[in-house]
Amino acid sequence: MSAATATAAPVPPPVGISNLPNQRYKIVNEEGGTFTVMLCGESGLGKTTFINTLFQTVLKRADGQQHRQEPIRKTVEIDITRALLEEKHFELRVNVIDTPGFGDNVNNNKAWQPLVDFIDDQHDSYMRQEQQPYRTKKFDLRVHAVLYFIRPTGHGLKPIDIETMKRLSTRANLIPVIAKADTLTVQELQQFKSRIRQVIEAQEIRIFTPPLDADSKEDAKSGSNPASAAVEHARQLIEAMPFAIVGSEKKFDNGQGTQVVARKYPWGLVEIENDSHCDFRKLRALLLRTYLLDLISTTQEMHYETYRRLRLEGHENTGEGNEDFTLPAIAPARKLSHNPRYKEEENALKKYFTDQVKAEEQRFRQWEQNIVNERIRLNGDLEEIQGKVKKLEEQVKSLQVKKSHLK
Ligand SMILES: Nc1nc2c(ncn2[C@@H]2O[C@H](COP(=O)(O)OP(=O)(O)OP(=O)(O)O)[C@@H](O)[C@H]2O)c(=O)[nH]1
Ligand SMILES: [Mg+2]
Repeated sequence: MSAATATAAPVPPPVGISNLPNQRYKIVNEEGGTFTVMLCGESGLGKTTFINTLFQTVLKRADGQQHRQEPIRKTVEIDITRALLEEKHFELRVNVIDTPGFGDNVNNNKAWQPLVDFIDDQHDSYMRQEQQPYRTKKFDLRVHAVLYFIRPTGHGLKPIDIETMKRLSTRANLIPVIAKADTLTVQELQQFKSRIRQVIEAQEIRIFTPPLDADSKEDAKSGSNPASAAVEHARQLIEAMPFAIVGSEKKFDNGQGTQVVARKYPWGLVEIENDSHCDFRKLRALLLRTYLLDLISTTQEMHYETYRRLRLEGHENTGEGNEDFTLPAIAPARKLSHNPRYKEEENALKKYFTDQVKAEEQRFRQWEQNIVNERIRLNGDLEEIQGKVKKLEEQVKSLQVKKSHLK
């Protein structure tokens, strides 16, 4: 035994602070959690079907078909469904805010207002409850994630989509998704995704992206850090955005004797849980597994705090598109285009747009030429008819002269 070890002070017995994480775990486990998700997008895009697919039960009955027979709704409805999920004794209270009627009207000017008002109202209500003397049990319906369903047109985003997403993204964690992705081919889907990503960046819409820790990037490449898997997962999720979604409430045999949730077509099955068919699994992982806590904490620390600060500083939210209350972006939006592959896509898209514009101009010129030709033809016809009228008038005149002679 060396002298150094012989004289070393005896190690004190552990106080027990290392047990703190276990205590925290116990408290969290007993408290459970609350998660509020809002679904936005035009009627019939599969919002209700998606939520039923996500929770693997009929949480809400799809009434899309019934709606279409009703007269068009004048206002956006806010429809709240509550559910309790339990896994390994952990309870998650889920609130689903459905918004049927969005974008149904001919004039969709400010269609986003009820959605934005709902989010602001929840922040407002929470803030008021915090100011009360007894504030132990708070009613909390602050929205942790907004899923914005984009119609799978393959072309691009409509102005109403851009306007709505812009406003939602300053107030809550916005996650755009491509609805009914099974209606697009793989190639169409890739192009559509790139186009949407471009618009999101150009318009500076701040969508929720999983945190990519800058310090861990190098480790991720070498694969030496345990965090590297998480970073890689985040990167994969970011690359897949906006997620292509397919929803179904039915199960089918996949040909190998397994029942899978899918949509059935004459040519085969679109399997919901198959990563090569759609991004459903990625979105579910983001929402309910990997980034649930991130969604909840960014809502508290970023969106709610911004709202609270602005209100306490005296900004008024008078609704009706009051631009005074447009919330500023606190943190710069995480870039979607960190991947050099997108540069190629960007160039390809620019070329595509230029070609499209050229083709449209050509079509317009041709159309103009056709109109000119048509005018020339009609003028010719008119002259011919006028000539005939003149001849007939002369004939009438000569007949009248003859008639007067006969008298
Ligand atoms: N092809 C295809 N059809 C889908 C998908 N998801 C839902 N549908 C169908 O689309 C129709 C409308 O679905 P809903 O879930 O009621 O749509 P919604 O967005 O809730 O509609 P509203 O409640 O009217 O706003 C139903 O017939 C669904 O079966 C999908 O991923 N792909
Ligand atoms: Mg619905």
